[in-house]
Amino acid sequence: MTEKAGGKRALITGITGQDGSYLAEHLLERGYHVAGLVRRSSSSRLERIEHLEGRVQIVRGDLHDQSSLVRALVESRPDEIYNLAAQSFVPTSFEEPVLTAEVTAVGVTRLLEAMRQVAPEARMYQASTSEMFGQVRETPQRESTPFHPRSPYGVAKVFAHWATVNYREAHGLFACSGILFNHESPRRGPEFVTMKIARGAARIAAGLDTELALGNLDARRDWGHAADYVHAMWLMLQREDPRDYVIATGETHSVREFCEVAFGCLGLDWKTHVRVDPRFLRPAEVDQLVGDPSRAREELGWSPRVSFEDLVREMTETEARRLRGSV
Ligand code: NAP
Ligand code: F7E
Repeated sequence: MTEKAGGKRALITGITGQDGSYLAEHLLERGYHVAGLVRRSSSSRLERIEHLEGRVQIVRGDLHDQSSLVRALVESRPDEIYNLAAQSFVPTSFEEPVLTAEVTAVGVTRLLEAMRQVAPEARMYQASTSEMFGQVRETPQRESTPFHPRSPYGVAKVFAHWATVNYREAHGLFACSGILFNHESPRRGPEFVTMKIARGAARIAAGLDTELALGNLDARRDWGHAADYVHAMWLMLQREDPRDYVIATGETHSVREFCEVAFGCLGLDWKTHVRVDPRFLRPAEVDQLVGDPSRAREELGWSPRVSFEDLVREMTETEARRLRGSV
């Protein structure tokens, strides 16, 4: 598979998010013209892509608004569309289930419909998720594992996943989904558990806090690195036919283990500092996830490069450096 794709054009929705920023870098390195859909806000949300200023075309639009999506496609003329925009935080989906459905579910139908009307030759990637497996029916989870989502977020993503399959089957669009397991990085949002732990440990090491309140320490996730995972998204759109893939490391670790490694790399014992606060427990939990990425390995030649320990260390050490003002 060629590593350079000079002259191609891509539109990324969710470019201001964790994955959007890594994907923009990835595509720019491959010679793409990159456009990013950005919604209006009262203050700038461009922090994660500030370093790419002048290299990406910003197009205004919102997954709530059909005409803005049509306009964004007409303006950016993409060969490839990466739909990463979503209300992506699971606890918020319990508090704002209708908004989550509007953006994370119906928003995808709006984008597919816009694509069908004005960019039917483009290829589209949909950001599906391991949260669709929820209360898992088999372990490890693979492409054929049935879905049983446990949150309004998971439910919305199942809708979006099947909408993508349906536009592929009914209208012949090149549209496919990556079923990505949790992936993290120093650019992860602050409320997700990995960044909460990395930042919390760094603040305690710096003497700014003494304790960190978390929810379910027994939850297990298959955690990879976002930079590895955006490469898989790109590979999926280089195939001849659209197909859905599980993207995962195949390893599972508990929140407790994440604490152990993060606090440990700053010379701290997590047990002295972490307390469980019931406010962070969820109405319905996804107890454990672990993916089987065999299809991606065999058909895309994809495999993860960053280990669990290196990921935790990178996030925690970056947070410690940020506090010292050296990042
Ligand atoms: P993220 O950091 O939360 O970014 C979400 C992006 O969506 C942001 O750019 C946000 O814009 C944008 N957005 C939200 N509502 C929008 C709307 N109404 N219209 C247009 N844009 C909107 O998420 P991420 O971690 O990068 O994840 C990327 C995608 O992969 C998401 O769809 C997520 O659900 C999915 N996913 C993530 C993981 C993971 O572990 N990270 C795993 C599987 C799937 P603002 O900056 O303006 O808020
Ligand atoms: O929680 C437990 C929590 O919020 C992970 C999103 O990117 O990945 C992400 O969803 C686990 C859960 O991620 C706290 O109960 C314990 O079991 O970091 P999280 P998530 O819910 O897995 C999937 C694949 C996505 O698609 C989503 O968009 O950690 N946990 N204590 C906690 N979680 C949080 N947030 N905060 C805690 O204090």
